[in-house]
Amino acid sequence: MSIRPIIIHPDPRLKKAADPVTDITDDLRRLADDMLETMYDAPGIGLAAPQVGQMVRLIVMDCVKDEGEAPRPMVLLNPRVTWSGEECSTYEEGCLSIPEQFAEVERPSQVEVAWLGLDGQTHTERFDGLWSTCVQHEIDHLNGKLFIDYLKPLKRQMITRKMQKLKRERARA
Ligand code: K2U
Ligand code: ZN
Repeated sequence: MSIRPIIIHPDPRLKKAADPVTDITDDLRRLADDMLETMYDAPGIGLAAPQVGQMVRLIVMDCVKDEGEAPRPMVLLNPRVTWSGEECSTYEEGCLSIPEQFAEVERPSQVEVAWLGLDGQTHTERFDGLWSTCVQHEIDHLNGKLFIDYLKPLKRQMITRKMQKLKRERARA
């Protein structure tokens, strides 16, 4: 298991659509393990493969927040929303590829998602609350969409400029 570097916006790999998973290989299992380790280390509650430079439709999540509760690491291959509720909720989102920037994003409060598990089985689950926000945020990553794409152009440009400055400073360090 290893922690992989997380790509920072702007980067073309964060704007491209990722390719469907066709075979469940040992490399894919290792990628899923590394993504979970990278996510917990960040810390975060979700991570999509393009964020570590792998253009495959693989996301990991664990939105269990209470210390007392058992963690629930999830690995979703080729996830897709099969149903969205009418009701919407707003959450102040962040992103591990856009560090220290937060903004309100409105999304359906509940979604039903179907995916291929590492067990080779098809799974379907209805998500609500933070799980719903997170799974939609991660599936957006697989389609090259970032939470800042929901913001007004000026706000998006401001955040992009801050990230360009951050990357210049990190390159000098
Ligand atoms: O995809 C990512 O960058 C991981 C995000 C997922 C996420 C963003 C907004 C709302 C829900 C999930 C990271 O987990 S951002 C860090 C974070 C941690 C706790 C709660 C919200 C965001
Ligand atoms: Zn993100």
